[in-house]
Parts: sequence; C-alpha cells; structure tokens
Amino acid sequence: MNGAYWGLATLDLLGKLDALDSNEVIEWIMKCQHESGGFAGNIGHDPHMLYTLSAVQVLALFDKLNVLDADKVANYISGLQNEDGSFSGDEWGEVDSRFSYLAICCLSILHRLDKINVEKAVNYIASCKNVDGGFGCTPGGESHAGQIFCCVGALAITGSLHHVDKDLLGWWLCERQVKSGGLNGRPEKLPDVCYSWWVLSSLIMIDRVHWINKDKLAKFILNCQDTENGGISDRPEDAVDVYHTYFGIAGLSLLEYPGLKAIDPAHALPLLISIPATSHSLSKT
Ligand code: GRG
Ligand code: ZN
Repeated sequence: MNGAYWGLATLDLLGKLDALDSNEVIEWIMKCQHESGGFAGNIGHDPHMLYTLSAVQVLALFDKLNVLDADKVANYISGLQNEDGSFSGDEWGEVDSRFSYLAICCLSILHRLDKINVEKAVNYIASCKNVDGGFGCTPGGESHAGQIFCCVGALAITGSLHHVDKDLLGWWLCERQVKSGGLNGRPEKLPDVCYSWWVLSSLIMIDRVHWINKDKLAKFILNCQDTENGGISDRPEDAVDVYHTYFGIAGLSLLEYPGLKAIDPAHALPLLISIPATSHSLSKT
C-alpha cells in the first residue's frame, strides 16, 4: 500500500497519473480494507494506521474518497488513541509520534478530526519535543528528521505550531545539509535523498527554508537519478527504488523545480486536492 502511494503520488507530481487504470487500483485498495475500517498493506494482511493513511491518500489522488465509508475509517483511527493522547499503530499497541501524524493527517483528509481528542493528541506530540528543538518517537527519544516531519506536520495540520521553537528547530534542520548538498536525518549520518522530503517539508512548515542552499540540494537529488531507467536512489551510484524516487521528486517539487506540481508539505499530497488547508499550506506555497 505504501508502494502504491509513493508510485502514484510521483506520477501525479509529474502530471502522469493517467498512466494507470484508476479503477483497477481502487478495486485493489478496497480489497485491502479490514472489517475494523483500517487498511492493510496487501489483501489478507493485518490493518495498520500506516497503510490506512496511504490508502486514503491514493483515493484522494484519484478524487475517489467517495468510495469510502469515512466514519468507519475514522472510528478505526479514533479507537487507537490512548488515554495520554498518543496513538498506537495497530491493535498490538506500539506507540510512536509517527502514528500521531498518521491519525491526524488521515482524519484531516477525511474531514473527521472531531472524532479524536485533538488537544490531548497535540499535548502528547509536544511532550516528544527535545532540548535541541527536534522531536523523537516518544518522550525523551532522540531527535530524528523523520519524526520531526511527523510532529511538525501534525502540529501544522492542527494549527498548533506555537509548540515549535522555530529558530532552534530551523538551526538543527539546516545543519542537516552536508558538503555534497544532500541532507542527512541526524548528526554524523550520511546524506540520503529521502531527507530532502523529511527535512525540507519541516523547514517550509516553520518558514526557515531559506536557511539551506536550495540549488546544491536540487543538484544532489538530480545526481541520484539513474538516467537510463529514470528512478532515483538514496545517494549517487546506489540502486534506485520507488520510495527514494517519490521523496526525490517531492523534494524537487518543494524546491519549485520546473515541470512538477506543487505539494502540500503537511499532508504530503499534491496541492489542489480538496483537503482542509492548513494555516501553512494556504499562505506559503
Ligand atoms: C505520508 C510522507 C508520509 C509519511 C507517513 C511513516 C511516516 C509518516 C513517516 C516516517 C518518518 C521517518 C522516516 C522516521 C524515521 C525513523 C527512524 C528513527 C529512522 C532511522 O533509520 P536509520 O538509522 O536512518 O536507518 P539514518 O538515516 O538515521 O541512518
Ligand atoms: Zn532514505
């Protein structure tokens, strides 16, 4: 299901969504829905919040959210909120700030944020904030760009960015750019194309994108393209995959690279799709 989202969102950013038969895709997605309302990664697998968001995002790409029973999906998600406001990823109970984002983004797309306790959800995310301005998986967890995207995205969607110290976090995020122009996910790690999304979208949401060198980042991403088969890898000369292809193209879209549709940095969907605008997506892109 995640592969479907990465591949189809890439096609949409390139203006090529019609390359696939939408009915065939939608039929397969609906076969992945469980009686609980959640979606699985494939037919017959167990449901998880991660696949539920991807399924909803793909239906939104095709403008087919009407095939869903939105209340049923929203009930699945609200059933995973815990007493302290956090979310479990599925019935087995793992808790992570990623799951808070998944819940909030999905319910926002479905116009069902009223089904959860947003105030408690926001307070839990705020409790994952660290002294370096970043966010971790759970309170006290190491700051990581992927978790930062999730926490900043959820705070942007719920209009709660006042919980972020924008200068402190902006500094940590712009320090992720290394000599080659690429971005890493935490100090002393190798650059990787997917952080062009996790870091850049976060910088845009907190209005600090001018703190990195955008031209050098665009060149790093373009250097990771396999010019024979078209895909993008994590770093130059590595094998390409659909995940890094999507986040490379999404990063280039955030950099306003010519010929690509604009993308909403909080909902991770091309703009012009009918989702409630966040305070950020309305004014800044
Ligand atoms: C809809 C765009 C979208 C996302 C859904 C699942 C999710 C929400 C976001 C994932 C965020 C993410 C990438 C979190 C990273 C988790 C983590 C601690 C990874 C560390 O992996 P390593 O050690 O990577 O392999 P580095 O680059 O640090 O070496
Ligand atoms: Zn990566």
